[in-house]
Formats: sequence, C-alpha cells, structure tokens
Amino acid sequence: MRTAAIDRNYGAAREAYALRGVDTEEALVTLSSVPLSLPCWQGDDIGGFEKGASGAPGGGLQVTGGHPGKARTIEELQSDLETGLSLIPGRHRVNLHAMYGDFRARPADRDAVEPDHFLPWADWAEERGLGLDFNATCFSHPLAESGFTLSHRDRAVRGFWVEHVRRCRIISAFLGRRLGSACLNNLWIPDGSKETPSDRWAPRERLRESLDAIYAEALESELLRDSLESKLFGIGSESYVVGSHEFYLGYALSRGKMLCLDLGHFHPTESVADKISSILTFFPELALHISRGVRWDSDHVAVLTDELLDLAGELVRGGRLGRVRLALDFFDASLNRVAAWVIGARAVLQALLRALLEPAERLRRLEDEGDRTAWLALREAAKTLPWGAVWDAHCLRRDVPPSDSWLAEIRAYERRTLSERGGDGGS
Ligand code: RNT
Ligand code: ZN
Repeated sequence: MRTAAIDRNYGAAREAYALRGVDTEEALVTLSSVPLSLPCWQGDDIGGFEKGASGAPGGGLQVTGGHPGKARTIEELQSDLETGLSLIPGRHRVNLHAMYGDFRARPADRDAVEPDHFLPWADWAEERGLGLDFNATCFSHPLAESGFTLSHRDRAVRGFWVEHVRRCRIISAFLGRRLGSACLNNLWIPDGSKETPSDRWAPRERLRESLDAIYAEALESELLRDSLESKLFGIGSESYVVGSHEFYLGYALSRGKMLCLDLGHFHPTESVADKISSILTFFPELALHISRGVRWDSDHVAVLTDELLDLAGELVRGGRLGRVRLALDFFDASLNRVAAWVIGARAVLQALLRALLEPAERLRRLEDEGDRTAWLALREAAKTLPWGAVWDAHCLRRDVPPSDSWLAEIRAYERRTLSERGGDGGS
C-alpha cells in the first residue's frame, strides 16, 4: 500500500479511536517499548550445533516439515535472524539454547559448556544492540534418553544435568553482563513418564534437591533472572510430568524465582490469561512462552487467535506489561523458517496493539457502574475499530514493511541465500 494511503487511513483511525477516548499515539509509544525474545531454535528445527547431534530433539519435542533452507551454522542462523528481525517493528531479543554454542574449536559435552562457547553470539548481539536470553538444553542427549534428567534416580546422571544447568546460569550471567541487559535463564526439563508411576513423590523430591543445588550459587542480579517452565504432559510423558505447574509454583514462590508459563503447557481449555493476575499477585514478574498448540502442545507458529488477544488484554489492562518477559516458543519446519519468526512476532505485537487500543477506561467505568449491556455493546463495537490502519502506520514509522508486504523480502532472501542451502537444510 502507498505511504500516502497509509497516512490517510491512520488519520481517520486516530480520530475514530479518539472518539472512544483512546490515544493511538500513546498506544504506539508503549508498543514500541515491548521486547519479544525470538526462539533461535525455529531457525534450524531445534538441531543445535553440537558435534554428532542426531537432528531429532527428543524429550517429546517434535518438529514436522522439511522446508528447504534450514540454518546449518551459527553464521547462517545469525543471518536468518537478522533478516527476520529487520521485518518486525521494534527492538527485540534472541533466545538461545545451550546446544547452539560454537563448539567447532573446542568441543564440549553439556557438563562442560562455558561462556567462551557463546562469544560469537555475544559479539553479534552486542554489535546489533540485541539482548540475549538463554536456556539449558536438557534433551537431545544420550543421558536424557531415559526421559529423566534432573530427577533421574541415578545420582551420577542427576549430577551431570545439575552441572549443565549450573554452567548455563554462568553463561547467562556472562551474556547479561556483556550486553548490559538482563538475560533470562529459563529451565525446562522433559522429566516424566508414559504411565502413571507407583511413586510420584521421589522424582519430585529429587528435582527439588537438584534445583536447590543449581541455584545455590548466588548469581542472580539485575542482569540474570532465573525462570522455571512447567508442563502438563509430553509425548512419552503423558501420565506424569515431574515439573508440573503446581510443583514450580511452589518452588518458584518459595525460592524467589520466576515462573514461565508456556501457552501449550496446559489443558487446551485452560486459560493462561486468567492465571496472570493470580500469579502476579504473589510474584514480582512472570515469563511467558507464546506458542500455539493445535490439539496438543504442537508448537505451531503464533497467530492472532482469541487466546493471544485475551492474554495481551490481560497484560495491558492490568498495566502489567512491564512485569512480564515475553518469549516466543514455536518450531515449524513446514514453512519458510524466517517467515515463521516474522508471522509469530508480528501476531504478538498486533495482539498487544489491539489491547492497547481498547477503550479500556470506558469499559472499566461501565463495569464499575454495573451496566453490563452497555459494557458488552462497547466491547463488541471496539472489535470493529480500524486497528489495522494503526498497525500499518506503526510499521512505516519503524521502517518495516506494512501488512504482508514483508513477504517479498523473505522471498528475495530465500532466492539469494536459503536456496543455496539445499533441501531440508542440505544435509
Ligand atoms: C518444551 C518447552 C521448551 C522448549 C524449548 C525448545 O515443551 O516449551 O520451552 O520448547 O526449550
Ligand atoms: Zn516453552
């Protein structure tokens, strides 16, 4: 669309919102300040760069599709991320996993990873003014094949994973310091079983001990934050997951850690949006993994669903946007992987924009007055307000293509770069 048309449409939209008591300019200032953390693992189907990596992540994580052009090296992944980031309005972050270090000169098993393995990422992020977040990789490894890691019955196996996660915190602290931006060190483990175990207690007791050993080191600071991600079930852990929501709720609250809620890690009809006000009543902050489960925790690319709108509304209405860390978590190999980042991130930003443009004050007043009829009428009317015109204007101001015109740049990148890599990553 022409710039002039976008300007014109925006002018009309601005007026339409003003009539409802909404300042679109203010909404755009807030929107511009929200960072999203992009999952590096969407770029290579959670393959990672370790020597001898099998290619399948395990731990119940399943990536489907074989679109050509998968990133095979750090440099390729960085180039893909740069392309994706250039098409998403705002300043964002990249979420790394321990398996994405540079192990070419100094191979290391998981219990030997060090900050040096992540220097190419730190240098790259520093040069581009990006923040980095980090995750321990407790899957895709022979010692995770039993389905248990930090709660494994064998002390030696537990010790291996404790050492891995302990080191991941050191790496996160390094990245946070180096970039001057708090690195979120998130922990998710696959531990669980296909059948209901006779003993649900012992693995949870062991997980608590392992976590206490990991967090014993007082590394947490303004530049390192720890979060723990629960799960309901996984492929191979259908009946029992050691790190359940209740487990981490108790652990995090008692230890001063942050919770991470993944949209795919609850019963399909359970609302994560509804949990936020309960959690933030007791916790200072909350981390979110924005994912889209289809029938199960399938990690589809985020799109503008009612669920996402509801979540964004909850964060914005409560004025709690500053207390959440938003990360995307999906992996889809059935489409252009760079486009997946762009589609997912733009959807999350659009959901936030729609929430920021809600006639919130009026709705709240009607609710307080108990006028349910007017409240519902206004809420429905607000859905038809021209938020798309505000979005397009935002894109132009932030120097990214509006609407779906960003796709042309992805296609050009695909022709120029991705096609050189061959089918299914060329390997
Ligand atoms: C798995 C969790 C976890 C992973 C990433 C790759 O169910 O959602 O966050 O997706 O660590
Ligand atoms: Zn997740």
